[in-house]
Parts: sequence; structure tokens; C-alpha cells
Amino acid sequence: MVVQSQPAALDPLSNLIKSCKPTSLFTEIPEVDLTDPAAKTQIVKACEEYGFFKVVNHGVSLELMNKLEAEAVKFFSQSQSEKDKASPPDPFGYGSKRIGPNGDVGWIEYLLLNANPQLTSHKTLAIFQERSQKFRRAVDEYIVAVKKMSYQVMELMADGLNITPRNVMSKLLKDERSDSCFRLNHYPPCPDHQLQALSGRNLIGFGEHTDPQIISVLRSNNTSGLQIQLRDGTWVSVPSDQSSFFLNVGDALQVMTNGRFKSVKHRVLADTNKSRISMIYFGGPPLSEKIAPLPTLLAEEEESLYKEFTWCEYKMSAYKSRLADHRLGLFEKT
Ligand code: AKG
Repeated sequence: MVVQSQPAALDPLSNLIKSCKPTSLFTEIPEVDLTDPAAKTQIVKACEEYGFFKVVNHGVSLELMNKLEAEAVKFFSQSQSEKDKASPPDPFGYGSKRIGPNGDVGWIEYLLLNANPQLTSHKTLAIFQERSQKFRRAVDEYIVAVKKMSYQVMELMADGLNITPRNVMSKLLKDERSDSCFRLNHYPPCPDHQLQALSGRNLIGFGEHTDPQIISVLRSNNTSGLQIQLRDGTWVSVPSDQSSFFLNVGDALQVMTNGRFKSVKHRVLADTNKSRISMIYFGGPPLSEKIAPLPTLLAEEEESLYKEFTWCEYKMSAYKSRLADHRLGLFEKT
């Protein structure tokens, strides 16, 4: 898969993009087979140990994934001026190199969309009206399938944590006011003229961060680049797998489990000669939802590690921060 167009390499933002050394592939990523009766226990263990796991036998067809990937390739292959018609990403729309409003940059271009049809913005509608309805259908069908799988994962997670009712977490994602979004990322290969200067390093596509939401569900093409930080602080590369999903514990889930699960720090390095395309569903709760430890997960006399806040308050605070900031820090009890 080759994306023909690349973001211009010589603009001043390119010079601000950092690089880092590639790390070895980590082959011990926990793998959860959703058809396995042990899935619920494996999910909890993976969330405790890594805040990250891979899901196989997930029931989402490879055809849907490939269809959307092909449409994303078409979108990103358009001329820069055509793509710029869908910018800025405020919050929805097309963005190139700038990630968020606070100075973070990366070797990336992306399209950020609302994942909740009830809340579809005028901007999202306009992006598709100007382009093919085929793209829109591919996005919609994919999101429906991935959401369904995410609800199943959240319910298995509740089973594994012995929480009843088992929809206590999934209902936040299913809610018609759920504040969820969807992101298509394209990391072009590192341009030739920069390769020499990089001397064995890779450009950072997406700087290190945790996801603020409850859960993120990522699928990429077969180009690696995603790295996660292990509990001891080491960064490791995640081997790509285009037929599986990778799930991240987000900050909100860390709070809901009173720190038993930790949101995983991750980042993406651009490949030196292959494009990476990733598609991520970020499952968030309704804006008015209070984010707090689930009472059934608190032992007797155990107190919340966090101050009380709503998802809206957390999201506003996260948008004012830089990617690498410890965003939950402001909400931790001292
Ligand atoms: C994000 O969009 O928040 C990511 O971390 C991107 C991960 C990827 O593109 O593989």
C-alpha cells in the first residue's frame, strides 16, 4: 500500500519534529482471544500489567478493515490543497503535523471525526459531502463493528473484575451522548533528504502520551511504529498485525479502577520507507458523566485516589495540556 501524497517536507514545522532510536520488537504483548472462556481473566491481567493488549477472534471482518484502509489511503493521497479543505481539526477535521493546539508536532497527518452519529458535527458532514459517500459508509460500518466489539470487551472486563451489572462500563460507551471520537492517522515514510541527518533514528510520528478516554481500539496496516512504555519505563515496539486490534487503557478507566489499571503511555515512530495507516476508536463517556472509582472496586475504607470531576472537566483540562504531560496529576489527591 503506497500513499502517493506526503505532507510537504520543507516547511518550518518539519524542523521541530523530534526523532528517537527504534527499539526492539516486544513479542510478549498479551493476546486475548475473545472466544476463549479465559478472556475475562486475561483482559484484567493485561490491563493491570500493561494497560495494553491485543485482541484476536474479535468478530470484525478483515474486509471492513481493508475497505476503510483503502478509503483512508485515497483520502490521504489527495493533493495538499484538497485535504486542507477539511482543516483545521477544531476539534474535528484534517490536521497535518500539528497535534492539538499547544505546540505538539509529529510526522503525521490525520482526520479526526466524531464517532457518535447522534452528535455528528456539521464539519464531519461537510467532510463527507465534499467527498465520496463510499468513504462515509466505510467509516460508519467500521465504527459500528468496532463499537460492538468494544462493548463486549468492556463487559468481559466487568466479569473479570466481578462487577455487576456487567454493563456498568459498556453503557458509558453505548450511551447516545457518549463523547467518542475516531481518528485516521497517516505516517508517511521519512523523506530521503532527512534520512542521513537522522543517522539510524526515526522521526516521531506521534509523541508519547496516554489517551484520556476509557478505552482506545487501534488497528493499523502492516507497518510497525507503535511503541508502548512498560511499567519499568522501558519503551518497546509493538509488532504490527493488521488483522487484530490493540486496546489501550485510557486515563478515565485508570480512575474508574482507582489506579488498579494504568493508562498506557505510547507513541509512534515513522518508518523509514513504509507508510503507516492507523484507525482508532476512542471510547469516551458522556460529557456530564462523573469519573470516579466504581464503588464495587473499592475495598472497605479504601478511598479514591482522585478528586471528583466530570469527563467534560477532564477533557477541557487535557486539551490545555501538552501530549506528554501527566494529565491526571491535576486530579490526583495529594
Ligand atoms: C493516537 O492517535 O492517539 C495514537 O496514539 C496513534 C497510534 C497509532 O497511530 O498507531
